[in-house]
Amino acid sequence: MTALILNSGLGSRMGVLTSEHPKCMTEISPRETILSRQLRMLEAAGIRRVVITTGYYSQVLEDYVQSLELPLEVTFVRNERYAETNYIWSIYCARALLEDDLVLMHGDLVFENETLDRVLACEGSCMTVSTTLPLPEKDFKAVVDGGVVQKVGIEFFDQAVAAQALYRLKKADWKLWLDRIIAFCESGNDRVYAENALNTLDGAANIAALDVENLLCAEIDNPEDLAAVRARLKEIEHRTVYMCFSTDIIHGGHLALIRKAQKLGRLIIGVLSDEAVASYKRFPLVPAEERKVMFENIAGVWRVVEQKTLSYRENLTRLRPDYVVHGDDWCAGFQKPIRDEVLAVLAETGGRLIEYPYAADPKYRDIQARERADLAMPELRRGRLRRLLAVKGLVTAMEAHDGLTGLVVENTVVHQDGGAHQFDAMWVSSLCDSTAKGKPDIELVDMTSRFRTIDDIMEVTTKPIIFDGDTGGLTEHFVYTVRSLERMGVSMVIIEDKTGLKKNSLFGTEVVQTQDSIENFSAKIRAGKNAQRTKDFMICARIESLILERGMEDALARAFAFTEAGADAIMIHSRKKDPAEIQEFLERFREKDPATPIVLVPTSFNSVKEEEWKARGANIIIYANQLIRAAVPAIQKAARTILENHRAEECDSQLMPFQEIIRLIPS
Ligand code: SPV
Ligand code: MG
Repeated sequence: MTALILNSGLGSRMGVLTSEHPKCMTEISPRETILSRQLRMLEAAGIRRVVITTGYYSQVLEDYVQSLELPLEVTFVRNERYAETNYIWSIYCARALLEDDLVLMHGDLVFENETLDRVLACEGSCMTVSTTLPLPEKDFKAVVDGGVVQKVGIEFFDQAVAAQALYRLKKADWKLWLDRIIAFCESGNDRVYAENALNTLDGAANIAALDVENLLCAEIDNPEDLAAVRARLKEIEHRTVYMCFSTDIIHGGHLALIRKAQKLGRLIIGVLSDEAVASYKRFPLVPAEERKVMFENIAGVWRVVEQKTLSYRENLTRLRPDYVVHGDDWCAGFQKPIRDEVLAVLAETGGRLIEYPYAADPKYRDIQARERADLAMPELRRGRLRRLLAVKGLVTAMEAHDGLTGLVVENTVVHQDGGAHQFDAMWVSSLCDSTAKGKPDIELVDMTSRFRTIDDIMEVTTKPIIFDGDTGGLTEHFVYTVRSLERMGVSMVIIEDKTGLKKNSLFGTEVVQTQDSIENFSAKIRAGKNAQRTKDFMICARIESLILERGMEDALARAFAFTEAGADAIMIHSRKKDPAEIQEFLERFREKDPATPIVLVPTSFNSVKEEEWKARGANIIIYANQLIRAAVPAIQKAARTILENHRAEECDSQLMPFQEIIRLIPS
């Protein structure tokens, strides 16, 4: 597409303002002239070829355009007869350069980005009009019929609307008009507007009237016009635009959206907090503080703020932006309630939502897939539990005992109240790992096999892993376990203060179980902490005093001793339905130690919600066995149904459809 800017005229109504240069060089803001603004906007819109007709002070104008050093291919066409002709003759002089689709504008026209965007977005040919502005006395008006411009001139008042000489012209339509211009000029009719030639076509050029309503699109004829335009531009410059980003990698798609948003005003970027990002997609690779710096360093970003929640309400009410910009991918799906709220808030604050088509470019999807793959790498996965604890205060973990349950924990999301809930981490339980292998939970499944389970889970997931290390075994063995787990990218091992043949805690005192001494167990923790190589890895001491009915004082004494020995976290366990003893432990432990994370496994005491545990000072909630307990009755039922019916048909309704199971795992 070529842009044609008509700049031959004298601009005599501008008085002294045009005594030394053509009108288009009049300053409209501290940094811009009419022409520099037009050229920059055309360049930003992706137009490279520009034809400028000149006449009055042509050399000054040409030198000026060169001095702007814009990446444009500008051709100047001099109208030597500028004093005696109108711009119809300038177009005639330039005709050989105008065979392409065209954006045609007068050189004294000032418009805002959205005006130009709308013009360029027109499918066919168009001319800008305004149905909201009053009909001007002396300036252009357009007679419109059925949305198509029939006549343009200053003399039409009936069925006319205010019009501006900003056109987008398709090649074929423009050819019709240009032929008439040529005919006019070659018959000596060169002192009229080019629109006089257009009017002879009676609408056949098929130029749609594009109503830009109150958007800025105004010509500057005299000092009053100039003052009004300057005031409008100031107001436009002070407009603010808000966009929120959760990404930690900025790719071309994001930059393209940012460029569009910048055209609307001063761009404020909201960087979604780590907690909010983690709550609805995956844990960010780059922390919010660093993401803020990334955006601050993008040219043209005016301010960067944090957006603490998925909801925009707080930031929109505080910042009151004129526009919010977003991709149109949130019109449906789980983000819809967030969008609805944005619309409601903007209705209160008087702002507007602008949505651009979402570009699901495979190139960008690949980048996202690579980001995900990075999250699975041991170095990145291991430290994420500590970061989640710091960011969220309370972390939830669900048991996984193989790749399939790992995928369920990784991918299950519940959208609720405009938010998204998912598990933060995975628990590789000794009970479930043993049960899945048909073995009792007595440290019979050896470490090699347990590591194999971790590996299966890790291969298909990215969330941090908490490993149930049973008693940790002999201290001499435990140090190797720590290093292996750390190397694999596991985030935390929990070891329980029992010794000898370990049985599952939920048996309580029904079976013989021996608690280790504080001294021995502290030594094991110390040895483990000395063995680890990174700062990320965590060793959690699990206290069995309440399970073994040794009392609260014993539990607390152990908790403080094990923390002293270097434990990064304390797990307190109970097999009572009543949460009272856990609540008491939390209260008394927190009186002395506000910081060490506390881990709970509320299998028996399951009535308390996560929010309440958080308020009471707990930090990790482990759902230790629910997935395997859900699976066993379901598979038993299917097995029984087949046995009862001597065929599988009756059991089909209990099953996941065959088509779904073969597609469950992406290949
Ligand atoms: C496990 O899941 O293996 C545990 C928790 O250790 S519990 O079964 O409650 O002892
Ligand atoms: Mg266990």
